[in-house]
Amino acid sequence: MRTNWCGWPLCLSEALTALVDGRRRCWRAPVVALESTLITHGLPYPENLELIDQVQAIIRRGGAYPAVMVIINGVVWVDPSATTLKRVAVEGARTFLKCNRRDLSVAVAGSWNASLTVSAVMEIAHGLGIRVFVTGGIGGVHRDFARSHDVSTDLTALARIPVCVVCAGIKSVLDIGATLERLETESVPVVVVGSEEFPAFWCRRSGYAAPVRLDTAEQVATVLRLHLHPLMTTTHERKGNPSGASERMPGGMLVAVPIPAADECPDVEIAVQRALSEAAQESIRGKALTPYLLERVATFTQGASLRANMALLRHNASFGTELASALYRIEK
Ligand code: PSU
Ligand code: MN
Repeated sequence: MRTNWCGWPLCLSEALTALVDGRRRCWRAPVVALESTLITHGLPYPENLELIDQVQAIIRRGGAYPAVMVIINGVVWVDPSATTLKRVAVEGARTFLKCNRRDLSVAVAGSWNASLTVSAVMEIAHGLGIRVFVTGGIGGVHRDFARSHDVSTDLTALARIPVCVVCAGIKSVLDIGATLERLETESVPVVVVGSEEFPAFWCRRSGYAAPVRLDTAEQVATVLRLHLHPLMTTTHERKGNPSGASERMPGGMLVAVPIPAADECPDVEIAVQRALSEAAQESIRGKALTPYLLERVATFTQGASLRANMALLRHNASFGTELASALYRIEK
């Protein structure tokens, strides 16, 4: 379906179009958003295609609908066909530019082929009323931020856009402590599932305490529901308060699911140190930095980081599906 539902030119798949309840302006089933930068810039072919197929299958098996988002010729495709997705995976960064939230208007105006990062998907997902979004890792504050000022726009998107991002924590290529501080400053709830410690993507432990620990998808869904609609104010109550002062503007929420112990990548820190010093030597900066670091770490760990990356994404997909389903039940 061609639409500009949320202000952007969109093409929704038939499967998703059939789920739109136009009258109540909501979905008839739980929907889980997925990004495409991890396909084009985060993982090599053919692992990227294998993984996105597996992730979509996990979501469908759990009774939800996956919504991968990618820009083709300046149009945002939501849940593209298998043929399109294969092209995205095969051509990767050769064809698809990395598009974050600030690039959306440029990408549409310039008829780009582009993959969407976490911040861009949060914006589109919010416009479509999708509240749960599964990825691997989010961007954050880079270790040398005092000099480079490199802070991912994923953090400002989390501060402003009411979408819940399910990830496996933050990679140790970033400054995990500074990223957690920034999320607190921006009033973004950060929940860790089943652990007292915030996870570091390839490993369960980061040395930083979990701001909040919850153990089940139902508990997370209850918090998410309250975060999005505190006190569930009725129209009647709002009318009694003409200033509208009680209406808050919730931002996003971050849910970190630690990688299963059996899938952790050992000795990743040595590889991270090597990757960071190479990036500094070669003056890799800006948008190119995160993909560069991921690729170097995969090489230095002989693919162990890649296998961990794939395992944690499958794990996040199953938790994200439970969360989207639990939220759907609460709201029905
Ligand atoms: N973290 C990963 N894999 C990824 C990314 C982050 O483990 O592929 C991608 C996501 O799309 C994220 C983006 O939104 O990198 C952040 O990029 P930057 O650091 O340039 O903001
Ligand atoms: Mn950056």
